[in-house]
Amino acid sequence: MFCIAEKRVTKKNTMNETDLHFDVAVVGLGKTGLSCVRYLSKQGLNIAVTDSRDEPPELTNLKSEFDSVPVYLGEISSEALLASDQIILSPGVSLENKSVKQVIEAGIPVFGDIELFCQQAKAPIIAISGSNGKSTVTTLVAEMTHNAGLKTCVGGNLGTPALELLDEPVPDVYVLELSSFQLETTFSLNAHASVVLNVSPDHMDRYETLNDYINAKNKIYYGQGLMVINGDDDIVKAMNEDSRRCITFTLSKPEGNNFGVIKEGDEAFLCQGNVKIINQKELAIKGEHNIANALAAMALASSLNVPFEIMVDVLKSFKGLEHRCQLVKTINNVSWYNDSKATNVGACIASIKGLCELGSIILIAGGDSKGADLSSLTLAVKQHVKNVLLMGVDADKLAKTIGSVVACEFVPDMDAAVSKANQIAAPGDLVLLAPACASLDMYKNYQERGDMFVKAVNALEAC
Ligand code: UMA
Ligand code: ADP
Repeated sequence: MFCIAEKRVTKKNTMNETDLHFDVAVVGLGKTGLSCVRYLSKQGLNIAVTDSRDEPPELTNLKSEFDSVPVYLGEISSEALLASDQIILSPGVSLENKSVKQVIEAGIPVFGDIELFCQQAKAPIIAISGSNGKSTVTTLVAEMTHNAGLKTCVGGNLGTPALELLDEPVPDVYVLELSSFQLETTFSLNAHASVVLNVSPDHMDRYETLNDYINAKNKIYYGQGLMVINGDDDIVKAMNEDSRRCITFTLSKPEGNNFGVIKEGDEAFLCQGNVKIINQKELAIKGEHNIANALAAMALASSLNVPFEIMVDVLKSFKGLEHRCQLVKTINNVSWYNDSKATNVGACIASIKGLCELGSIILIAGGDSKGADLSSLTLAVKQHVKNVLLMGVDADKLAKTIGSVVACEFVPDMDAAVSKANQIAAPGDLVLLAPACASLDMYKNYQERGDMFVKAVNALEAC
C-alpha cells in the first residue's frame, strides 16, 4: 500500500538541499485542508498549502496553529505542487484543475483525505454515497449502531472531516458519508458495507459526462465488503458484482432475505424477507424517498447485527435533519415546508412527490443548477405544482424548462418569495422551498438559505 512516510524518505535522499521541496502539498484550505495539515504535521512532515482563493475559510486557523507552514494563495500554485512528493486534494478541487493535471502528468501521486483515512482506520467502515439521502441515511445508521452499544464515529461529507475521527479512541465502527468528489481520490477503501443510495444527475458542472459521475460513485464498492444495492435504481443495480456478497432494498416486495415493503390492505410494512420490521406509518420521517432511506439504513445496520428492535426505535423517533422536508409552520391552513437541502433535480422531485398528497404545492426554486439538465422536473411539476416562484442565476433556465406546464414568476430574494407565496396560497395549500439548485450564488450555503426562509415564514401574521 502507498504510504506517506516511506515515500518521503525515498525522495529526500535524491533532493538537492537548496531546492524548494515539500513532503506534501495540501490543495484547498477549507475544513478538509485544515484537517489534513493537522494530521500530516503530527507525522513531522514538511507541508505546503495552496488555495485558489485569496482568503480561504480556514486561513486564520491555519496561521494561528501552524505559522511556519507556507501558504500559496490566489491560484493553485504549480510551483508548490511540483516541489512536492505528493498532493492531498480537497474535495472541492477537481482532478481536471490545470495545476493538478500538470502534477499528475509529472507522475506525482494525488489523493484525498479519505484515502489517508482508509490507510489508517482500525475499525470497520460503513460507507454511504448517492445523489440524495446520504446525510439522512448516515445519521440513521450511526444512531442505530450507537443505540446498539457500538462505539460509533460519524463524519465525512456530513461535516466532520474523516481525519478528525482518527483523534478519537478507536471505535467499533466508522460511519462515513462520502461524496463523489471524495471518492474520486480514494483508492484503498474496503468498507465493511457500502451503498450508493441512488443516482440522478448532480454536479454536472464538475463532470464532463454522467458516466464520469457514476464511475466516481461506484468507487464506494471497492474491496470485498457487503454491497447494499438499491434494487429500484437501474444505474445502481448495474454496479452489482456477482462474485460479491450483496443485499438489496426495494419499495416492492423483497425477494429472499433482502429488504423491501410488503403491502397488506391499507397497511404497508418495511420487511426483511417475510419478517415485518415496522409499519410504514410509524416512520417519523415521511415521503416515499424516506422509506427507501429507512430500508437502506436497516440493510447497512444489519451487517453489524443491530437488532430490529433498536432499528425500530430509531425509525420511530428520528424526525429528519434540519433543512430536509421540514414543516416550519401551518398558518391560515397553509403549510410551509423547508427543503433547502434539495440542491438537485432528483431531490426536488422526491420532495414534491413526498408531500403532494398533503395539498397543492406552491414551489420556491432556483439558484445554481450546477450545469444540470432540468427537464426531468417537468412531469412532477405539471402533476403537483400550481405556482412556481423563481430566484437565482438559473431562474431563467428553470422558467424555460417548466414555464410551459406551470405559472412561473421571478422574485429577487427569499423575503419576496415568501411574501408572494403568502399572497397566492389558498387554505389547504403547501408552500415548499425545494430549489433543485445549489445556494452558493445567493447564500453562504443551503443552511443560510433555509434559515432565511424560516425567518420570513415565522414573520408572517395569521389573519
Ligand atoms: N475551493 C476553491 N479553491 C480551492 C479550494 C476550494 O475555490 O483552492 C472551493 C470549492 O470549489 C468549493 C469550496 O471552496 O466550492 C469548498 O471546497 P473545499 O474542498 O475546501 O471544502 P471543505 O470545506 O473541505 O468541505 C468539504 C466538503 N465540501 C465539498 O466537497 C465542496 C463538505 O461537504 C464536507 O462536509 C467537508 O469537506 C468535510 O468532509 C459539503 C458539500 O457541499 C457539505 N459537499 C458536496 C455535496 O454534498 O453536494 C459534495
Ligand atoms: P444528501 O446528503 O445526499 O444531500 P440528505 O439526506 O441531506 O441527502 O437529503 C437532501 C434532500 O434530498 C432531502 O431533503 C430530499 O429532498 C432529498 N432526498 C432525501 N433522500 C432521498 C432519496 N432517497 N431519494 C431522492 N431524494 C432524496
